[in-house]
Amino acid sequence: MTKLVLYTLHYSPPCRAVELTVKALGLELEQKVVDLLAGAHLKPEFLKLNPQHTIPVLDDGGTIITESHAIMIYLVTKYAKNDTLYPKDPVKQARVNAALHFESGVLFARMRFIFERIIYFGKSDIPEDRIEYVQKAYRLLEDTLTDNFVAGPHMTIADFSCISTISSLKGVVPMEQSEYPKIHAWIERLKQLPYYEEANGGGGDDLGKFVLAKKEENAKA
Ligand SMILES: N[C@@H](CCC(=O)N[C@@H](CS)C(=O)NCC(=O)O)C(=O)O
Repeated sequence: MTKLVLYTLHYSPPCRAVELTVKALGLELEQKVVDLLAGAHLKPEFLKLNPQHTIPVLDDGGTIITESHAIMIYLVTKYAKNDTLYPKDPVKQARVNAALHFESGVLFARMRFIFERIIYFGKSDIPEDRIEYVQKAYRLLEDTLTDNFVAGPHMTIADFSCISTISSLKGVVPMEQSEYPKIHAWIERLKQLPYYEEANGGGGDDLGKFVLAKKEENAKA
């Protein structure tokens, strides 16, 4: 098997989603850190890999795959011993795809709208409507969790994708256990994974803390 290389940053939720997938599959990976704050993703050599200048990017023996959801599907399809993380059955797969798109189009998009305002635009306030949009997203996730995992009774890559964002977002927009008991139970379930802490635990908390610290710093500037 060729060596897998992941262009990544531990702060980044989609990178952590891929790291969870890699660990779940028991794959070895070389990590190349892309320092977004230093603009490493805008350098010509990185733009050659991904003209959309986002991380994560996977290099599998010269085959370049961009975008976390596409990377996770690729890794499971190519390397998994069974299809539980991304089922081949069209109905089950459609449920996973729906949850992946929910992460991309709702959770991550709404998180980004707050986090980038603070990190890149130097703001120290979070407008009420942006907070409400996140709370609505929490409600949608809570109502989606009719089973143990986001796409049914078994853990899939959609759980990795959603937890990577939720674990950072909840540090900035509080998520009360009494209001969202199913989300809290789901988070606890995923935390039991032996590789959770290394792949998502620290990074998830750290990004939330980084955004809050930056918010304070911006307020003083
Ligand atoms: N849908 C993409 C989102 C990737 C993304 O936006 N990554 C951020 C870091 S969390 C990034 O690279 N931002 C730099 C940029 O957009 O220029 C995925 O899941 O891979």
